[in-house]
Amino acid sequence: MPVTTHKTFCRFCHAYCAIEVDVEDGKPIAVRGDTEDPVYGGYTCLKGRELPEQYTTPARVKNSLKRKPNGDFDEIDTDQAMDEISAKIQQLIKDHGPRSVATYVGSYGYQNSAALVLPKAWHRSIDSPSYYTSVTIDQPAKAISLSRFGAWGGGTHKFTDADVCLMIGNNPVVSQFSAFGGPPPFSPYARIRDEMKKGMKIIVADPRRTEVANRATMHLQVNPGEDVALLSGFIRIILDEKLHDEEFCAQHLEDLEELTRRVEPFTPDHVASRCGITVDELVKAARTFGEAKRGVVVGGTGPDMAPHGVLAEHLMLAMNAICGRVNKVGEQVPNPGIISPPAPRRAEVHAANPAFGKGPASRVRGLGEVFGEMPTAALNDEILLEGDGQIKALICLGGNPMVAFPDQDKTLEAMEKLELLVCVDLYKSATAKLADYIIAPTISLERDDMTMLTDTWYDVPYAHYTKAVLPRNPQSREEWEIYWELSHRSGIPIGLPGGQLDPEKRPSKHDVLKLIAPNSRISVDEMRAQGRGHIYEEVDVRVEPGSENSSDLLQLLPDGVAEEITEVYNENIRRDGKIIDDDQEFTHLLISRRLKHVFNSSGQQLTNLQKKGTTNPAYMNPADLDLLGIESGDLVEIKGVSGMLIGVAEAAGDVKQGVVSMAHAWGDIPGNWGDVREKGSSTNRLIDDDRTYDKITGQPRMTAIPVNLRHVPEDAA
Ligand SMILES: Nc1nc2c(c(=O)[nH]1)N[C@H]1C(S)=C(S)[C@@H](COP(=O)(O)OP(=O)(O)OC[C@H]3O[C@@H](n4cnc5c(=O)[nH]c(N)nc54)[C@H](O)[C@@H]3O)O[C@H]1N2
Ligand SMILES: Nc1nc2c(c(=O)[nH]1)N[C@H]1C(S)=C(S)[C@@H](COP(=O)(O)OP(=O)(O)OC[C@H]3O[C@@H](n4cnc5c(=O)[nH]c(N)nc54)[C@H](O)[C@@H]3O)O[C@H]1N2
Ligand code: SF4
Ligand SMILES: [Mo]
Repeated sequence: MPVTTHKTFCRFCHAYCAIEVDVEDGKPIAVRGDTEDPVYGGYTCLKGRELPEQYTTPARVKNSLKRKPNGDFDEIDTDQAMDEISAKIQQLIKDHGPRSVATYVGSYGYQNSAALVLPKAWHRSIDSPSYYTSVTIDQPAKAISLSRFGAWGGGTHKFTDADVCLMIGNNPVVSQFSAFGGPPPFSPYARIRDEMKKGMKIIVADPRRTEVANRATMHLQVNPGEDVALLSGFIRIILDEKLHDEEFCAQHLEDLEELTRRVEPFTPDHVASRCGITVDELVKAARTFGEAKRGVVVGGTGPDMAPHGVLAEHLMLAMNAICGRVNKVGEQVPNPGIISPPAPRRAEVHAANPAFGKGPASRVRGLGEVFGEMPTAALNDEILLEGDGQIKALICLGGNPMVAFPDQDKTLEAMEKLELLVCVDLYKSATAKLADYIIAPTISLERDDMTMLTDTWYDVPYAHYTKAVLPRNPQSREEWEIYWELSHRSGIPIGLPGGQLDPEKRPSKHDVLKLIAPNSRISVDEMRAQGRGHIYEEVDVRVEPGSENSSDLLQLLPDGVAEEITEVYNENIRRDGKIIDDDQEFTHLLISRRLKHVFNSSGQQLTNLQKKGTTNPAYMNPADLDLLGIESGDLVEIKGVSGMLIGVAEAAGDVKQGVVSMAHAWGDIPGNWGDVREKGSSTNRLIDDDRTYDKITGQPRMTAIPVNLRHVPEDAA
């Protein structure tokens, strides 16, 4: 058979690199970066190049599976499985109400351009609020803080034309992710290098000398969990030295005086000592940021997963605004979005409209909806807590709660308690092993998709619509399609922005994408006709003057913020050289990180990626290992207030002393530990969901977790 070559984009992660795939006999045999793509220019990473093995690996779930009472699985025809699932769901809705049926969309829901909208719309169609996604255990702080701060209609400065970019706990060289305003997702290393050559200064605040810190102008090797102090210190210096944009502040900010008073106690000495850096470093970083003409401060998971994550994001918004880092009248908006509907950009404030505190309430911890979703950190309790509203069925789309949710033992109890667990998963993951049904997903190369998620992450008006490259496995279903199947069987239509999906007639992916984005700036058909990634040069959006009667202001101190700043000032987790948590003493803080060769728990199954490591090492400074009498490769017990795990120690000079740096989403179901060097272990064993959580988002402390370490003999493990 001849080899054919197809242009498409990789969906192993959210970076969506443009690739070429060689196909022979209906199978992908090679993946290369598409050097003709105007944005990606041929970039790929080691994960994307393993798409051929992802297709052929015997570990892949190719046929849907049904669990037998003994825990093994039998193959089942997917239509039959969907009949049974639908019947059970309809029965549960009849007996317990629609709230008893829940969805959790994990990271592979985000890789399918229809898999966020459809499930949410289905939940609306049956009036069930039980819709959860991984965002609420990730960086919900971003949307929440923006919603109560207000937004600048003209948009804020972006990495592209900034003179300075301050990255707090964000490592895009490995994660390919930066928050809105940071480097775009593709080849961030090359982008950072090129921009720095043109004069951009990069400042990184991270307890680890990361891959991005290594390339930066300045690295502040901060203590974990102190980002609110750091940002308060920055803001204090900027205001004190009058580096702020006085005109913008006077016209568009509310409460600058009171904020100035609140950050007053955060003197350079106080902040530097809390953060474990020098006063000189702190002041130099603040000045470098404040003195630049254009710039942006962005945060990654580091600050957002630490306690006070919402406040940290708020202070980043405040710092950008105080320095007037916004597009002003006449300036071009580099990428207004191609799939997003067109809207005028005006030099005025869009009033704050808090995306919480309304809608249905959670039954636990006084939590409620967070931007129209329920908080994932409370999902286990909603399953376990008996009574009205109890969740009885969970559809898990491309997610792996057993290794990703806080409190692994509780997660196991919850998954086992469910009357119905359906996983749409490429592998028999830790969670899928517990499922009643595993539905074989249609994998990326078998699907049409468009760059929906990254639409506004680019710094140019770029979009890519790809048609399926491979014929579809007829037993598979797309993540969104599960919901059409349910709608088809119940007769209740799903409403989308462009109209209803007909429950009678199976829609094509293209039909669905058109209904999801009926008002896109460039039509879905036009994007498809391009057949590859394309920069729409004709899109030229300029900031227009604000309307005369607009008087809304950006909110520096929405409800509770002033008090929380003071609370952080008075908090001190360190006493006499020890870290205190729940009245117990600890020596180290465990922080979260990403590894280049896996995407959370995905990729751990593929042989070439396994060559890069089959465990999630506990990276520590060599001096700390010496003090503890531990060597690289030794097993260590890592114990916090809420749990314990065994890890494999690994010396890493880039990690600050007093810190343990570990990736999440490794390991297996409790009891099924196996060899930690072959499976890794799950850091969610150290996370509690009911003691250290954010009051708005419910997100628990997922980094900067106090722990003690101890060498464990091989035989004891
Ligand atoms: N301790 C700790 N916990 C964390 C974090 C942390 O830093 N520390 N990070 C949090 C964050 S940021 C996130 S986003 C969550 C991630 O949480 P999840 O999304 O729940 O976890 P993943 O491991 O990404 O799960 C992805 C699942 O999709 C499956 N999969 C792979 N390919 C496909 C496919 O093509 N289709 C389908 N349908 N499935 C596929 C994989 O086998 C896997 O089971 O974890 C959170 N949990
Ligand atoms: N290769 C790969 N790419 C991924 C993933 C993956 O698993 N592998 N996961 C994807 C997911 S789900 C997400 S959400 C994104 C996340 O994208 P990023 O947020 O860029 O994730 P990380 O690379 O973990 O970078 C977070 C940094 O925060 C630092 N940090 C930890 N705690 C603190 C703290 O308290 N304060 C400060 N200042 N820094 C701290 C860590 O040392 C780390 O360098 O990455 C995505 N991309
Ligand atoms: S960074 Fe790697 S995994 Fe992510 S889209 Fe690009 S090639 Fe695929
Ligand atoms: Mo994430």
